[in-house]
Amino acid sequence: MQINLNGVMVPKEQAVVSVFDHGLLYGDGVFEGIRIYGGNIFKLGEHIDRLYDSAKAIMLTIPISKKQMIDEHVKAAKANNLMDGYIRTVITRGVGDLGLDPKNCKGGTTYFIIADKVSLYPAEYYENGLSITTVAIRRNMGETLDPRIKSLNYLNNILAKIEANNHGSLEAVMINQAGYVAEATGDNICIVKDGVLLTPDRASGALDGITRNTVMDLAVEMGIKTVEKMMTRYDLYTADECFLTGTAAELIPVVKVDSRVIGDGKPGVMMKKLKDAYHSITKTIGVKVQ
Ligand code: PXG
Repeated sequence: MQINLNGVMVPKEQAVVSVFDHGLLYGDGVFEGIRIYGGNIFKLGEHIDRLYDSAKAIMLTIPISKKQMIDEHVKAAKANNLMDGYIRTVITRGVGDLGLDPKNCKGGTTYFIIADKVSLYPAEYYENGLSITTVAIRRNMGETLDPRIKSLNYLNNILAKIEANNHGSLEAVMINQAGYVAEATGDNICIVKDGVLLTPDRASGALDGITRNTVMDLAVEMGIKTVEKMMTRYDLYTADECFLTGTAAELIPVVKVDSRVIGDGKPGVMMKKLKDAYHSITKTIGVKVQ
């Protein structure tokens, strides 16, 4: 396997970064998770836009243009003959010294792009649905670390995941300080109620998910009414359908929230339609590797 490290393709074993890199020392950096379907890097432009927005929010200057960054992604996929899989892009503040001041990172940013396979939730959960649990840890507040920044500091989400695991659940429902539903640890949450597709608004503490937005757009095209609003756990418990969306997980049904059975306890009909629609576009919208 070859890794794109600062624009140079190097063998996996040689793709190493300094222990003085502030991405490692302080979680000072941003990342993206992208999928490639049949040689098409799905919605690469949107991922690159989000990457640059995350970087801007933390005042990290990416040394190459968006167009060059797109080319670097294509290069990484091509070098590994990756037609179906997953691309992980990481940009850090770079090498500094032991002191968190970003001014110490004089050598500029470090970036790397890994093009590899992705591991999903086991297939049975796609067929039968997930059971998810609300956790005590709250989603980061926008005033401390805006959840729309896809930063290298994922401890908030990791702590939520640990708590869910401790409860025997594969995934957590994260709520914000005000008690409204934000998202899962690496996925957005959607519900269906009376034929309407609903998802928490971004201000509730959700990542501006590309899968979420794609699904909402597809729903509109299919004539389904969509609403973004503040949602409580009550909305989840009383939903007809519930599912998670994310680049890695795609669309995955949820059949239980905090031990409440959702709808008839089976993956929802609307979710299945949206999932089919989603898979019908994954090979067309994006940037082709060849
Ligand atoms: N919320 C959070 C906190 C995320 O990190 C999503 C929602 C879904 O967003 P997209 O744009 O992917 O629809 C994410 C994305 C991983 C992994 O390795 C995580 C994500 C994406 C890909 C891989 O766990 N998170």
